[in-house]
Amino acid sequence: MMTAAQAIVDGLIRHGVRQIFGIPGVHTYALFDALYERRSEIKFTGTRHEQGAAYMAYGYARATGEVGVYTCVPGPGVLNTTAALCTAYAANAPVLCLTSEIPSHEIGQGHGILHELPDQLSLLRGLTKWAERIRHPSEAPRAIAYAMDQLHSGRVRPVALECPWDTLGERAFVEVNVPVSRSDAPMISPEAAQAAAQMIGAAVNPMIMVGGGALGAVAEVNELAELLQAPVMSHRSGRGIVAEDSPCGFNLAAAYEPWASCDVLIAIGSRMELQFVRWRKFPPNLKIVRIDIDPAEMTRRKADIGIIADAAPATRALIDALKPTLGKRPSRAREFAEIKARARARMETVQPQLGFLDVIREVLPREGFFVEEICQVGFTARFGFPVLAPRTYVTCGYQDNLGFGFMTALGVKAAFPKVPVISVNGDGGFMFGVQELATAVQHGINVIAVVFNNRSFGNVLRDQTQTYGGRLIGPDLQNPDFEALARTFGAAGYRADTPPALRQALLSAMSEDRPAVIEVRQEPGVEQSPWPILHPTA
Ligand SMILES: Cc1ncc(C[n+]2csc(CCOP(=O)(O)OP(=O)(O)O)c2C)c(N)n1
Ligand SMILES: [Mg+2]
Repeated sequence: MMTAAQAIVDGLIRHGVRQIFGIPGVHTYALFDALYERRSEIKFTGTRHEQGAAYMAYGYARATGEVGVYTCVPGPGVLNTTAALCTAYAANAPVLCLTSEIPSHEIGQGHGILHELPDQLSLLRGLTKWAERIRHPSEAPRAIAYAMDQLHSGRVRPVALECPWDTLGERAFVEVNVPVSRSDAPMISPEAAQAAAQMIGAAVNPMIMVGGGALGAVAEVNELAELLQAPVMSHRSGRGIVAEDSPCGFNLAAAYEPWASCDVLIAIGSRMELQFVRWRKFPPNLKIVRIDIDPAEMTRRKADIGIIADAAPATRALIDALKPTLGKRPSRAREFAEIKARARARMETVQPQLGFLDVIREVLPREGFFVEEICQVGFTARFGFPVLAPRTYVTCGYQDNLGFGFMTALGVKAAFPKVPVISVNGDGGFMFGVQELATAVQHGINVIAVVFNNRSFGNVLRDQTQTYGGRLIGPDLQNPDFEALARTFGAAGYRADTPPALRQALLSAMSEDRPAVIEVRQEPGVEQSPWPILHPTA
């Protein structure tokens, strides 16, 4: 005999969940009481706004590849988390939203009950891969097991579960030992693998594009690249699968040069946004081989050969088919180093951002995490910050939602307390989640946040200046003193306006090992635009 809440918490623990972020409320008291009972097995971290909890679950999931869980009250609580949910959807992150509902007999009646939404479940379904309601305690173990299957199989994306206020506290006989199923990955067609290997083997300038879908195939991608002596590029999520300081690891600026003569593109777990949306220029006679677990992707951007499969076994199948015929290719390391040096010269102009990024790379260990933002330094980082290990470049995927960074970084740090985590922010974006400085201090989540304060929504300022003849509306920002602000929260506060000063502040912040904010003041509009490199054909 147990409550639905107890069964839910038991299910989470059985499936390996050890951390949950959130904010309690009357609808979820039973759930929190069940979390209290099992507090030695699952850690709860309270936040100051539901969006903070959801972004932390997102950061936790992205950094670990494991399920990130948050809980919130229904209605406004759920709505407060939707920007983070759409980010998790955009970046294929396994996030579980666990929420409640108005009392079960009131759902759909329209009486106007506390936290009522017209149709919360439909809303959640529109934002996730799968969402369901737990209607009785006995349903909870299977619902959790099914949610976990969705979070681990096929194209990974967030899921949501809601359990009404009264049901959470209802007691019933519950069979907790339910069978755990895992949906199988699609089988690899041997014909497709053979045909792909033939096409790739005949290519003179093959290139490999990796996205977040290739994060489970790090060894295979590196082996394939080595075998083919092919550049491996990534836009955001796949960065670091091949270290960008190794010969075959290319950032997007460097990859643009060999792209002009690429004859076969091997896209692994990638939507190819870089090629189709950013570059928009295709080498003549290009052939495309795609590996993707999501069959729908093959209809969105058609490939000459599409392999619907998990990235690791499919890449392995290509290696196995190629190896016997290919032999050892001569190293292209010298040629690649020259291409990268030319790219670096082009990137060098994007100042002062690149100078600051160089310093961050210098002090951050290879395995340290860098969390980007929608700001001048964050945009520049997409090519200007070398990524040396998979998952360490934490991005918001295609959403580019301002403000996600600092809160996401806290989730990364909660998962890896001993690894340095640096979050770069604009003054605009940082204020979207500034309240979570309190969470960082209270729970000892020692993220270092660098805030580039140009007293403006810098990107908007540039666009309105250049494209709208200086008719400025909305970009000016009046800010607090960020160094002092950090201190009032109990965090360390620093001021560092130049790259050498930033180096010093970062080293101090890392040795202090407590939450820190480093303010970097810049005059509005001084940043060189990173967009010509991000959008070379625009
Ligand atoms: C949720 C959301 N709201 C608005 C925007 C539009 N937007 C993109 S960049 C930007 C300005 C960012 O300013 P700041 O964080 O100070 O960085 P800066 O460009 O000044 O470096 C805005 C408002 C967005 N991308 N996402
Ligand atoms: Mg700004």
